[in-house]
Amino acid sequence: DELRARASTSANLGLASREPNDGARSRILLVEDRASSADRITATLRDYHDVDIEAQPQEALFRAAENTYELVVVSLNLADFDSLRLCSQLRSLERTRAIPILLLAEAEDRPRILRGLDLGVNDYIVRPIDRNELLARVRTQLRRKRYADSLRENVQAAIELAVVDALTGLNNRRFLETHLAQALDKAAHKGRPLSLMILDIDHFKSVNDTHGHDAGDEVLKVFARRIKRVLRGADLVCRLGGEEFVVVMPDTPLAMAERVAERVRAAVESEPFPIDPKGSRTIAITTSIGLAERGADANADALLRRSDKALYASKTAGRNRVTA
Ligand code: GH3
Ligand code: MG
Ligand code: MG
Ligand code: MG
Repeated sequence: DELRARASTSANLGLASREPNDGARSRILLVEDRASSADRITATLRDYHDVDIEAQPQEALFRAAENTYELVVVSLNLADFDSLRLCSQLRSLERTRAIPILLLAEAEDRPRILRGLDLGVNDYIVRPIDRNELLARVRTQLRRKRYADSLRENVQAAIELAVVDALTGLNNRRFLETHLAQALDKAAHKGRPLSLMILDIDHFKSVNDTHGHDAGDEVLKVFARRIKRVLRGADLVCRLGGEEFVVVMPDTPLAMAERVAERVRAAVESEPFPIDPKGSRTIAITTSIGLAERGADANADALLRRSDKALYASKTAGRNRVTA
């Protein structure tokens, strides 16, 4: 509160002291073995940041890997360890690679500053340390880190969205294509069986025609949930599009897949489907299923074609059945 009061006073006076990171305090690890220097730096930073001091470089590496520091400040003049080696280790560990590094250097130490920058150190500050310069350089690195983090999160979210079907939350056809190719490679490599199931809801067009498109959507959502419940976690359930679904079943020979498919078929038929979110109205639904097992040469397309043929056989034989 005191801090906020001070900040808002400064803001009212129009001072440029809006430090630095939109409210949240950042965690900084200071690697420094000289107490007087560590005290001075901490005194400068502690109004805005939580600073942990570590004098032992190897310990610093562990702490950086185990915690969520947003910046590591490293003295270039540690007594019994090469500071640049620490920087290089911080850059090579997966868990610390993205943490910015700020070097505290002596003015005459240009060759090692340059080596540091070459190793991936983000910035440096030359002693004697100016308080405002230190705050500014720290602020810049924290901003950069947060921007990079948010970019990475956005890219991750976009990738996830691109392979998920918005209506059912199942993976979509795009995901199936990569996953199935990989699963087939793995099965071939290990000499394990793999079966593929294609499901198509029977007379789904009449659900839409009779009860409306929203009712159809509700059926699709419940259908997805219900078949997932019957299957194992290792089985990948995808929505191919429309009212067609595919299940990839690793380590599953055809005979076992038939039993699983029969369980799925029965689970769909046995309980009516709600056609509104409240579940006050329900209708009966059935599904036709086609199965195929990978052959010695089977690629994804061939396997999909064979299970699709089996599905067609289920449809022409009267629907609500399994064909292998
Ligand atoms: P069959 O037993 O031969 O499979 O008959 P069907 O009516 O299920 O087959 P058809 O392929 O003729 O119709 C599929 C229908 O699925 C057509 C389309 O209106 C509907 N559909 C496709 N995608 C969606 C969707 O996202 N939501 C809804 N509500 N309906 C969809
Ligand atoms: Mg269809
Ligand atoms: Mg159809
Ligand atoms: Mg259909």
